[in-house]
Amino acid sequence: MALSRRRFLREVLSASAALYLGCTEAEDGADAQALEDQGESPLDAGPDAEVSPDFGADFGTDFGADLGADAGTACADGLAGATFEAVVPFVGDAVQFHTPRNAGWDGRLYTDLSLVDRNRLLTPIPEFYIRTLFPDRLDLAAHLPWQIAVEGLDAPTQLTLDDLLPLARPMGAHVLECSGNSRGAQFGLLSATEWTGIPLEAVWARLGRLPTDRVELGGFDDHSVPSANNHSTPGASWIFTLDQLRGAFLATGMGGAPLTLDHGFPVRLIVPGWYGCTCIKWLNLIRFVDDAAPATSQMVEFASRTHQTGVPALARDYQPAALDQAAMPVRLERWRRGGQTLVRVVGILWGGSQVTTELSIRFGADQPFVPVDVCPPMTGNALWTVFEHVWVPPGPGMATIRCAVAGVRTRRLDQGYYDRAVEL
Ligand SMILES: Nc1nc2c(c(=O)[nH]1)N[C@H]1C(S)=C(S)[C@@H](COP(=O)(O)O)O[C@H]1N2
Ligand SMILES: [Mo]
Repeated sequence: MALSRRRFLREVLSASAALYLGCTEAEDGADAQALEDQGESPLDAGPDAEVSPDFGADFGTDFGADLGADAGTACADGLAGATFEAVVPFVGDAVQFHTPRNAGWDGRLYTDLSLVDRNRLLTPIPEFYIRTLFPDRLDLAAHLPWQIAVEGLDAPTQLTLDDLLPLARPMGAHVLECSGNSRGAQFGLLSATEWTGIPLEAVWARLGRLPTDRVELGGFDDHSVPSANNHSTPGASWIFTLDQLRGAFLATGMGGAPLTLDHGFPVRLIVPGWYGCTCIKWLNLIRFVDDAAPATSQMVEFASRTHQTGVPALARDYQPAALDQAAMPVRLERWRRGGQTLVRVVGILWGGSQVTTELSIRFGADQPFVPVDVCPPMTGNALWTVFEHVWVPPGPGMATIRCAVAGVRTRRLDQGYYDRAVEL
């Protein structure tokens, strides 16, 4: 890292943190003062630090801390009178969570999704997954004030991030999932937080008349350590139509703090509902391209993981890299009631673009799918929805759990991609 996190705060962030967070002028001084008092940035928060201590307060009311007692929503308590015994691991659980490993493009941090619950919907930032660590070749001190090159206009131009920061505002809670999320990562390349950012529409407005309706967004992507076995190719950029970018934003803050270095400080792209590989970190390029533009190396690298047919040569032939509706269990608990074993299945529904009530689950390929009463019901696609289901296992043995959602596209679910096995 070019700057230690601590120095980074002192020299770069403290004066402008409020701007990254989309705060008003009046709050600016107070926030800077608060940071000064702490003597540390939220960026300094280690794994033990409490991050976003009030996310529960923000979300608890909406989603109901105590389901039974929530007057607004009567959700059945399938565990009434039962006693909790133990959390049951999924077969093959082996990953160490919340610890960065490897270097550069291969740098990873896995989120422990078993900690997701109705009252813990957002991922604390030290637990938020990382795919590619902060590039050691990015000398931030030499790149501030941060510039974004704009190409393809009549004359090349530079946008200075500082000039855009007053346009930053809260953009809501969104999940981010790596298209390479997998069982090997215990599906821990999936997290959710509240973002602050600059709507791309506002950036376009700054640029005036746009030359084309297709744009490449790129970021710094140079590391001294090459990716093992060429697993990840250099070059981070994606080509979108302007239409596909409606709702997308240049994120400057996450979880109520400026972006961390590893998550793309000072600015990264977030395309709600699209895979993480399109959400370019350390964003430094906006390039308007024409309809014949070739696909970028990043689009080629991620073609199979973003549901493309083959590897299209031209950017215009790529399907949107959008997450289909998905669902999976994230925590299994063994309970006991009157000599009977019950399994409380806590799961998440995420991705997709429609609100659905059509979730079902099965416990073995030879078993039928049974409906899941998602309660409180799903209200949107931006953030995951937590569901609960009580399963009465037929006896000891192994079971493969799969979810299904009827009526919408669920390619990964159909392939068994998110199947999770349990042994009782
Ligand atoms: N510059 C750059 N941006 C990048 C990447 C990268 O390697 N370099 N990886 C992408 C991938 S594959 C994912 S899944 C997301 C991960 O974002 P996160 O590390 O903040 O979770 O960043 C994306 N943006
Ligand atoms: Mo990814």
